Amino acid sequence: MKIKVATIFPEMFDVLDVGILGKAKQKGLLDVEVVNIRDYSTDKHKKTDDAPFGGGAGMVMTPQPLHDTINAMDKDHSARRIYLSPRGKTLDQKMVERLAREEEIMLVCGSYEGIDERIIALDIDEEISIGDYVLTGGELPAMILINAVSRYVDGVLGSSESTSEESFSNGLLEYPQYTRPQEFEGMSVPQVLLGGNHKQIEDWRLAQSLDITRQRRPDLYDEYIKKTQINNGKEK
Ligand code: 4HQ
Repeated sequence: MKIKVATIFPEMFDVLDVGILGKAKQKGLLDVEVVNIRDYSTDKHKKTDDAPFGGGAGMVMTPQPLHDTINAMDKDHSARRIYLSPRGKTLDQKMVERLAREEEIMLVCGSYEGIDERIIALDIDEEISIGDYVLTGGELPAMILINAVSRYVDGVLGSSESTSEESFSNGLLEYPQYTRPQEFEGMSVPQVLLGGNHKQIEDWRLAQSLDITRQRRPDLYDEYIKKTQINNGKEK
């Protein structure tokens, strides 16, 4: 998958060279191209921001460097162009799976009070938020999106880490996990997990997932119950 990033802080994206994503980049499964918006500024001081018309706090990113960066990186508009912003629809696993099916995405990162609205109108396909809180820039949201989407790219995860048996793959929260030692600080691993009865283990895990989801995320629980009732109705 090809991921293009436009930012005034390109060095922040060096963290993508660490861990599972770093491996995926080395293998060529993931191609992340980061471009510095400042390099496209025609201003004599390479400025990328200015005071807002109408007054008010902070600075706004000017249209020229952004417009030229975006259209140099994606001349034919073959990429799905995304602006990270609290105004966007909140990222969830369904959106992650949809974006993972794109061949090419471009992430535009704004800083300060944001970018000139005309760039959103001219150059952006979709605004996405990572949650209802305010950050200093779109770089961390872009990296969160890259991380979540990359997990769906073929070959990035090993078979033992696959996306098919985790939180949200069935719409429920994950059941509790245990590993060695069998006894730690006086606490034992649940007996059922030690028995090797796979049907019993599967039933226990589903019951745990349902309990935890009902307690912590009643919204997801209600959605799951609705979905399973519909599926039982049409002989699934
Ligand atoms: N910002 N989800 C302000 C965010 C954000 C979020 C990015 C801060 C855009 C201009 N982005 N800049 N939350 O808080 O995506």
